[in-house]
Amino acid sequence: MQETLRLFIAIELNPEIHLNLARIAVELKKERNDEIRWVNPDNIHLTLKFLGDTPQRNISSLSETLKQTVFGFLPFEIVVKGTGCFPDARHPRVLWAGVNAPVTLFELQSNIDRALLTIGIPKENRPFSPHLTLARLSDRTPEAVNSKEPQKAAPFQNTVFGQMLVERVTLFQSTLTPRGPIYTALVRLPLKSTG
Ligand code: 2AM
Repeated sequence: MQETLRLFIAIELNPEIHLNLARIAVELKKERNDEIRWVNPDNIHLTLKFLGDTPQRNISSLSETLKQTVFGFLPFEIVVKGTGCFPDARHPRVLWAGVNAPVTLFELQSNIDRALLTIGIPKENRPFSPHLTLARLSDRTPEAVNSKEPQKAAPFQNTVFGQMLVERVTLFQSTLTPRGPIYTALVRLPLKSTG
């Protein structure tokens, strides 16, 4: 049988952002709700592309393509600010922190998507909407329970959780375990250095 790895491409966050997101998770978790799956704050990242199960033998061409694409971009700033829900606050499925970013982030994501198509990885059909997933809510939960989370998060709607210079993109392996996913950085690909 062919060995596959579950992969995704993401931007790692700095310690300040991790710490601030961990703090609001503590606040929001005060009333415990088992139907909400909180992301371990150390695992929070900005996903650029989810690849899913990928044959292990494709990883070197994938890394090479990614390396060349990412190196075409200069570092840029992002600001992590505010909270919100997908698809909307009345039917929350994902609770997220927002990412304010220049057009460069969108170009980086679409160039990665396009470059990976050349090595047979299908393009994303959904428009890219940069966000950091804080929690996932179950669709089995009564709406009255789910709708509490966005309300609790509302005071953080304009909170700045931090900012950082994006200087690299990371190819991650995700290993699913009963205690939650374990993310392992396989390769870190630098943007073009200005120094
Ligand atoms: P999200 O934060 O936007 O939900 C690793 O699993 C990352 O890949 C997740 O953080 C998730 O991003 C993203 N992802 C996208 N599609 C996915 C899918 N079908 N299954 C699991 N993760 C997916």
